[in-house]
Amino acid sequence: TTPAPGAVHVPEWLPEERQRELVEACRGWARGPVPMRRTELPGGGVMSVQSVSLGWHWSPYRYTRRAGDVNGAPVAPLPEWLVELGRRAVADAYQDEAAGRAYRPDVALVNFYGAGATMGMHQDKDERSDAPVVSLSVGDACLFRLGNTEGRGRPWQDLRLESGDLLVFGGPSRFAYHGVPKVYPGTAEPSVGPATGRLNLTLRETGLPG
Ligand code: MD3
Ligand code: FE
Repeated sequence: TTPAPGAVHVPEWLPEERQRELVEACRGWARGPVPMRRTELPGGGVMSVQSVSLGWHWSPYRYTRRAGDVNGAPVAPLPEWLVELGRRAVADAYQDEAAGRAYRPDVALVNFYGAGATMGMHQDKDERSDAPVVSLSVGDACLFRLGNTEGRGRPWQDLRLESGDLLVFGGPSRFAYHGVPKVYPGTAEPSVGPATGRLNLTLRETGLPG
């Protein structure tokens, strides 16, 4: 389905077996070299979501090769199989093999939503590229809010994202405000995991050199 121009939602895109593999991979990345942690914001706040990134380190609001907030630890590389998964996601979502081949993500952000975690309405504008963002959800379902490009307020559309769902945001939706107002605890398929909570993995092109 197409909730907005350039935005494509493909329910149940990732087979359960691949979801399980993604949870296992996230467990590994969460251990380090940059551990999964709540990012501290420059204003003094702390995000309720826990995050770790691959390829580049996201620290608000820029990308670096080392984690300044974690003793300068070098970030783990973005594995080639994730790059390929992102290219397949773009090709499938847009039904356009050339769009998939053109997509070269160089960073993955892994977000974990534990009990009560939410993400406020924001734009992703730290990338110097208008290439699509690919989002994969695993675990508990959530309420995802896709807003407009003008501000945090209405109009917006509410979507329920389930484990295995793919969302691709390109074109006019790439710089839309969006957020996750709620996670529905206990809605995950127990065999997939995580035991509780929601994982979201986004792939992006930073537009930064090598
Ligand atoms: C729409 N993550 O990491 S993914 C983020 O579920 C982020 O963890 C949310 O927003 C999450 O920045 C939402 C879906 C998503 C990601 C990027 C977008 C939607 C987007 C960029 C532009 C428009
Ligand atoms: Fe975002």
